[in-house]
Amino acid sequence: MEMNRRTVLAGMVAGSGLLLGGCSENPPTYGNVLRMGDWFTYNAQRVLIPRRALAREYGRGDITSTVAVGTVNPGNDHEPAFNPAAGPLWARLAANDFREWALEVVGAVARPGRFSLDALMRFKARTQITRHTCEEGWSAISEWTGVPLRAVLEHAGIKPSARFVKFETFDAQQDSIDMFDVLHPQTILAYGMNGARLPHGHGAPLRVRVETQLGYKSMKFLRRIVVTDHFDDGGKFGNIASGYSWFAGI
Ligand SMILES: Nc1nc2c(c(=O)[nH]1)N[C@H]1C(S)=C(S)[C@@H](COP(=O)(O)O)O[C@H]1N2
Ligand SMILES: [Mo]
Repeated sequence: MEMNRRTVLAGMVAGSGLLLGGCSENPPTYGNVLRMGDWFTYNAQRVLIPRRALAREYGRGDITSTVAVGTVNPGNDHEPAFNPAAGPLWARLAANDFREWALEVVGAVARPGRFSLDALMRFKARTQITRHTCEEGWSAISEWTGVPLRAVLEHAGIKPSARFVKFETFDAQQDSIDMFDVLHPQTILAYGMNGARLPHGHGAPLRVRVETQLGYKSMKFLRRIVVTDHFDDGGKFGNIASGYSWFAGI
């Protein structure tokens, strides 16, 4: 029996279970072009991307001073993105050096749970010196130390159907990235900066570094990570609602 190419491809896709059926929930911000990453589940990415292009890494001598911008103190109710539901809690946790803080990991994972700073520091650490590029036109080079997001999610048992990861913070900003960036080796949950603990203004106790995209994707003050199999950028807390592009690749 002969099958045309289309049928064969359709059969392969169906058989492999790599792609999700519906395409109604894709990020709306590419115009007509969809980024391949949006279509692929965790299962597909794991197979497809053994080699990834890395963002440039620098030497210690290249480190510059980095200003803290956006929210610098989630506990301050005068901050533009102050979140009354979480800001005061951040202030209490900060006062005790984040000993009672834990990152919640929920959604499409087999073992939802909480990771204390100590628990995150027990994972194999990655240190990288990279350039942060803000959409407002400045950039700065810093050293970041943390745990690859991939390692934490695999520890939590990320489900094969997972397609996006959403970051919830202690201020009124949320954001999400697709599996392409979730599994990128330089996408780390950073607790260290320039050889010291992550300073408050730069997102203590934990921020994500998304080195493949503009600085505003690197959410500071992480509280909760939600693994999803559908697109969710945080709605009214997300970038699209505030007029930014969801995808900001560099
Ligand atoms: N939670 C949270 N994350 C955030 C922001 C913010 O205001 N709140 N600002 C973003 C922007 S626009 C930039 S440029 C960087 C700034 O990081 P820095 O303060 O370490 O320079 O954080 C990003 N992450
Ligand atoms: Mo920014």
